[in-house]
Amino acid sequence: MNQTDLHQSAAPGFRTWSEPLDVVVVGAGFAGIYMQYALREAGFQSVVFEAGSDVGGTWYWNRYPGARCDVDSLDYSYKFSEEIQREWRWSERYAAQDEILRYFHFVVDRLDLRRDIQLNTRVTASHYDEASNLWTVRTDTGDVVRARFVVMATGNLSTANVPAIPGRERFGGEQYHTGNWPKEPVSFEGKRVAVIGTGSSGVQAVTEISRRAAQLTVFQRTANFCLPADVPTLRDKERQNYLDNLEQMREIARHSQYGTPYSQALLLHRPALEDDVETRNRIMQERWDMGGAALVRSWNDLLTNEEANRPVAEFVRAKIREIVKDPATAAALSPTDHPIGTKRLCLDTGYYEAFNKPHVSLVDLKSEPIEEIVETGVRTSKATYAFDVLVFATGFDAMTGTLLRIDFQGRQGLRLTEAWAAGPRTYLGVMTNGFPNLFLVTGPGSPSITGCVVVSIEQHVEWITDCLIHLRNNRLNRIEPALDAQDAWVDHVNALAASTLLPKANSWYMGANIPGKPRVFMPYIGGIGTYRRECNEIVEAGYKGFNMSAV
Ligand code: NA7
Repeated sequence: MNQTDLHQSAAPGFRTWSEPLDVVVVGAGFAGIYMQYALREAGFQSVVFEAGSDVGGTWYWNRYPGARCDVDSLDYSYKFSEEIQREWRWSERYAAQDEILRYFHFVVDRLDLRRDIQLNTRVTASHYDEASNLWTVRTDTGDVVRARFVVMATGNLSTANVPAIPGRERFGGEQYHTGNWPKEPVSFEGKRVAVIGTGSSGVQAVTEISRRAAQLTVFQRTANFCLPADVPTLRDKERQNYLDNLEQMREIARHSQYGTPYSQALLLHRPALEDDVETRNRIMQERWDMGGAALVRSWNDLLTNEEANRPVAEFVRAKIREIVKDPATAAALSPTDHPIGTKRLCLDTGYYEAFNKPHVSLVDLKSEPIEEIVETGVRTSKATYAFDVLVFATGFDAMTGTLLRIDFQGRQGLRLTEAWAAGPRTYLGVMTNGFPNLFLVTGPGSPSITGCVVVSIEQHVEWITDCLIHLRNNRLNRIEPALDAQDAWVDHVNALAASTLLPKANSWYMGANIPGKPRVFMPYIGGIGTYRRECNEIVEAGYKGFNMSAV
């Protein structure tokens, strides 16, 4: 490719490069790091822009107290490199945020990737020029870089949702968002703390903050199902067993429903009501005791049949009543408005128990909505609560938020915000019509966060790399999905979702947590293994549904 200008980066210490580049990668989390490595190995010229001051993506930003992965560490790690998998030693079954960040440092050093990653640099715009077949990428540090391809590795949960509650700017104390937590330590000792939001982040933060704060008030809009996480230290024997069967473990993960061998082994290949009540109760108790998501990785109709789902949801509600001593609090904490598994499940390490502490209380926003934030705290329809610290655990503008905040302009100036006005439209979740040479890692329309996302990321990175090599080998430099192929894919993704109970919940999968966002079930729910097969078939059929050309 044409090497013309020498680009001098705004960031000190970062290397310069010749333009136009083959690829600009955006984001240095799990996706961007592997993408950059794969591109370098394949001989492409590429750089990574990362908004944070360090690598790690979601694990860089989400450093709130109690932040922890809820997928087994041995599965939630790169599988593309045997050396990395053998050399790194996870200490716990579900790794805490700081350990995952150390893992990132280990990986980028081991692969010598730091010189290719420009930190503290947020991509603000990316415009495609048809005549030159190049993207011009702009950043908030003043970089203007032309590249043949752009790969968005910006994650599914990377734009924090700060609700527009009136008066937030008037609050006189400290305020934080779990998805944008400061690097400096935050002290809760002796303080009155509010946590707003009870998704995975809220559940983890509440559990940890309840151990430190003088007073903790939890503002809950929707009760969530939480299952016990059980976080044992990983023993050498377990680690060794995994390593001894590494190739087999990888293969199971890649072709499984949820991307982990553990989940795959737990699946019961029969409908729930085929078992009698006694058998079901025994299985549910065993799986509750196992910890993790075992309870819902069970009968094959849990997410398609409300009759099958109801007893499992009731089993968890009974557990909440058993754990939480105050019956009114237990009732408020018990989800009744969605089937279990249709919103992202939370794994907890003492969340329900925290409400038995005298200094922890729950405010149910269904009966007492927040009206405003005042200088001293939070005013609901019934009372004013005073706080020193407000923690927003209010989630993300998931899956599309980060992409739509960048000024993307494709063919004929088409804006991504226009193309996706009624919800995201992609082919395979990897490209979108009207935006040639723009790739999305785990974009909407792919399994992404419906299973172990690292497995989905690796599949996309490898798919994209193979596609770029295919173009290069065939002297092609332009690829775009055909509109009819994309329409058929969107219909397929929607039909899969409609055959399940998942669209019944007001979840972030549906865009329901963001006021005004189109209600569309965004991920592909057919399973990681099935999706992989479908992607492979499309490649084997000569990249069916993609238009490729030389410009
Ligand atoms: P989630 O799962 O989206 O949870 C956000 C929580 O904040 C949830 O309880 C929301 O209630 C609540 N929320 C959102 N907006 C408001 C307002 N305006 N007022 C009160 N409460 C509000 O985000 P997390 O960060 O916990 O987890 C995201 C993912 O990270 C998780 O699924 C894992 O994959 C890891 P709602 O349920 O919308 O009624």
